[in-house]
Amino acid sequence: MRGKLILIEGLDRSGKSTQAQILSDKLDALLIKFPCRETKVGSIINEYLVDSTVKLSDQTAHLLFSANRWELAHSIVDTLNKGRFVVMDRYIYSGIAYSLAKSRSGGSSDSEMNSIDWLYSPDKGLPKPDCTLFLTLDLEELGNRKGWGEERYEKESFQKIVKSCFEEIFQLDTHAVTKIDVNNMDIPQVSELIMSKLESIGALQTTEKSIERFT
Ligand code: T5A
Repeated sequence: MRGKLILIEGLDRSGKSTQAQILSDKLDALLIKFPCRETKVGSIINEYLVDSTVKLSDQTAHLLFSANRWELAHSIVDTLNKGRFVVMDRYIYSGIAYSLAKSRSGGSSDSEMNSIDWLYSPDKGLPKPDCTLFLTLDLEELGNRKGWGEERYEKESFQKIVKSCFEEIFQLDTHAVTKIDVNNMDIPQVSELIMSKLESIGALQTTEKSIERFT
């Protein structure tokens, strides 16, 4: 029996990290946050995000985020196969949505950045989550959360485009994504809702099924 791979996606400051931490504590799961800034590739990504003077082509930045996921792919699979759950905070959907949003916002005119096929291709072969939750809330409420304005993509106008890009990607993907509306909900309420959703879809039990991959 293996553990399940549970992904929490959402916009900046939607509460992903808070909820991923609570969930991984409850399940005694391995918690992985992407970008994982502690790896070799992750340290370049960190520099790129925090320092607006760092120049990388948009394609390079996109491929680095994917490479960062590949850096941890084996340890994700090994952990699942040992029967432990893995909770991820962001994954390939963030990778596609933020890069696509660069193109949709006029920030990149390169055709690759407007092609979901191109953006998706470096992630093919990565382990596929058993369950994906997307935390969604109004941009107005999101704007009131603490800590805005410090990193590269943290502008309200950009987040609006990111949100529409996530919606576009989820419509194309046959992999079921469970949307969780967190408007007007405090942290414990969101956590309770997440647990009840996971219970209702049978995501809290180990499984005999082999790990699926993105194809
Ligand atoms: N990116 C990422 C890409 O471009 N490509 C990729 O492939 C990937 C993986 C950094 C950037 O990288 C981009 C996307 C990002 O712009 P990040 O490190 O995940 O990615 O950055 P953030 O999403 O900004 O991460 P945060 O940790 O800041 O946001 P979270 O995790 O959504 O929010 P969280 O839990 O830290 O909460 C933010 C604040 O809100 C409060 C918290 O206490 C905290 O103060 N809060 C609530 N307040 C009220 N009600 C609630 N229900 C609350 N829940 C949390």
